[in-house]
Amino acid sequence: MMKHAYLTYSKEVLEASEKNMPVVALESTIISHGMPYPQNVKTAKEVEDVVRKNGAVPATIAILNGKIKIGLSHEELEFLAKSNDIIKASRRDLPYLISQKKNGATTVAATMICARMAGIEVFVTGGIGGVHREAENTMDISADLQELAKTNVVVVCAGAKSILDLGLTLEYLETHGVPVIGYQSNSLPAFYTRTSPFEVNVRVENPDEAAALIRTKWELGLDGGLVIANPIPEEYALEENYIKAVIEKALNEAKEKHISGKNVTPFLLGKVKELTEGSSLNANIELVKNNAKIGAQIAVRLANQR
Ligand code: PSU
Ligand code: MN
Repeated sequence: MMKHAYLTYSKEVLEASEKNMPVVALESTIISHGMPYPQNVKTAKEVEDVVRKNGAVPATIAILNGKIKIGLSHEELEFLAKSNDIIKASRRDLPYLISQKKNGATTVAATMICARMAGIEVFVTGGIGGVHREAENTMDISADLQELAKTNVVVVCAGAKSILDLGLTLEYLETHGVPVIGYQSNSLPAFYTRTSPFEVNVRVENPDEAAALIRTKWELGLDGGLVIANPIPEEYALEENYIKAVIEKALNEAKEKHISGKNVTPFLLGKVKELTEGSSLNANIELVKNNAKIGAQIAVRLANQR
């Protein structure tokens, strides 16, 4: 693994790198801010196990006492899951959290940064941030998209929730040269549903094709990330009109309450959870596990290509 004064590795990750085993990064915002306790810590552990079962080593990433932790112990996962003063950490928050020795749960953007510092190429999560609806007025565009524009990490996700403007999100990614790759899918998945009205740029059928595309991008000197959009398994997908109505309601409430800045996404995610009375939680858990499986398989193929 790459040495860096700010980085601390778990024993499992260090041993993996000595054996040249592929490592898969996992984010911690999903634990601290994305799911309720205790489902969050249970899911975090299960997702790590799915990565292991598929031949790679999991590295959940967070900021603890100002250190970037690459790979967390069960106690550390428990702490992130239970404590309610963990700061949501995106790119702009890292210098503050690290210099002031604080605790932070890393978003997609921050996890990509830390993974890159550690030399990890594959990162698995649920959904990415994106261009928010009415961004033409608010300019609310997730830092995740800028990170994808410049940081060489592949993000395996189930697309993005339609709390966002998925069309504008795709336009933004296109402008910045970020391939959005449908995994056995022509459509951009919308997290809870397998499809959206938007098409992906390219489709791959298996981990080998994905790995070849990723490696080719970087060998061409085209820096930046890629999105592997992997639809939620059919049996766990939610009914489209149902989730659409829920999201509309959440968006209206955010507007009424004048929610802004970094609170927008957590507010909307919390509302969706509340309005679905937890029926969305199971979908969320299953899609992350499904992403972990595909992400680990891609990491294995990427390691073999080296
Ligand atoms: N979307 C989800 N679940 C999540 C997030 C987004 O469906 O947990 C989290 C991720 O950590 C993502 C972050 O990186 O929210 C984006 O926040 P913002 O829009 O403030 O950049
Ligand atoms: Mn935002």
